[in-house]
Amino acid sequence: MPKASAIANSNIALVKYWGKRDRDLMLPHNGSISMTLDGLQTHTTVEFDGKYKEDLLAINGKRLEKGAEEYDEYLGRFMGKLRGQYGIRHFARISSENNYPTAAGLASSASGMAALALAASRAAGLDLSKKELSILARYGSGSACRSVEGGFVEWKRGEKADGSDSFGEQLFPKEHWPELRMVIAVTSAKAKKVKSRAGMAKTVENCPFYRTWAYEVAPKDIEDMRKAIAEKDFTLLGKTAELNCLKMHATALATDPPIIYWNAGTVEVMHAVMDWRDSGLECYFTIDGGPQVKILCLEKEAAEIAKRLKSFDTVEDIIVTGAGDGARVVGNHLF
Ligand code: 2P0
Repeated sequence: MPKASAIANSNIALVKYWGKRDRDLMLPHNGSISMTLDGLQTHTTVEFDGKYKEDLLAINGKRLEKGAEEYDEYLGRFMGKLRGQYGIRHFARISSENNYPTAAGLASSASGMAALALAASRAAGLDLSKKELSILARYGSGSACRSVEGGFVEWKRGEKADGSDSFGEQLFPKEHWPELRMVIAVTSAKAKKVKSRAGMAKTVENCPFYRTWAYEVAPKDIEDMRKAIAEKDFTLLGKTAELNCLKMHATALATDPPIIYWNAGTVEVMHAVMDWRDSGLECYFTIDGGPQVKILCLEKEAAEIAKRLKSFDTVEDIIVTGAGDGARVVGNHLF
């Protein structure tokens, strides 16, 4: 059968997804809003063929075997859903390359599973709608359903038990706000100890104020964020994103046993961002399930922020990005 390849960009949530109401269908307790990032991407090639006796997976040239978490928990679940839903009989060879650190809080599962959903569906001869693709990507990783689309994307919580109303929809394309920037301070490129999937599951179980987060905080922040993006109100966007991130981390910190994704560099950069803002350089931070700090700013401030970050011993790398495109099919195959 023919191969197919796709590229998908990572996305960073401005209002975070944290916690599932259905772990099998990957349905969230709360909706989220993200920006698909320009340039941080996964390129994936898939081939289904009767000659394969099991699914073969390589990420960044490294073969992953059954028993590895990425194989069982991520790929296995995804392929099981894909085969079940679309009646595919064959196993597949899958090769995937990330052009940025994997599993370190830069949403590699989002770009990875969105690229896989598009490449695998095309390799199987399917031509899915954006909605169908987003739902398929969601089975692989929740945040991946937002990387199918470019620009600014909302993943609605949905109400239906079958998850058919829980997928990523574009609010605005990237051209809506070309001046918006994200300056990423990489404070450790090592894979994190507690993956988001495990961290959020523990939080749902053991954080005493989880429901306040999911059913009071997030819905209000979603409304503010929609308005901030629609009106290109940077102050409202930054304030809402920063506080939403802190409220998400507050739930993780207050979980038993506690989940702390920050390192010393993370906290140092958080304080610096607040100090810079107080002195007139308008910027805000957001942090995901890892130690990297993503600083939101406008284009005119991005170079100055990147320059200041260079003087931090704790910052290993700096990536400047903005809103990018959604997942797309490409002609160049990895094997
Ligand atoms: C987000 N994160 O909205 C939130 C904020 C991390 C912090 O989605 O279990 O890899 O695969 O659905 O999507 C990261 O968690 O978790 C994430 P699964 P995922 O971007």
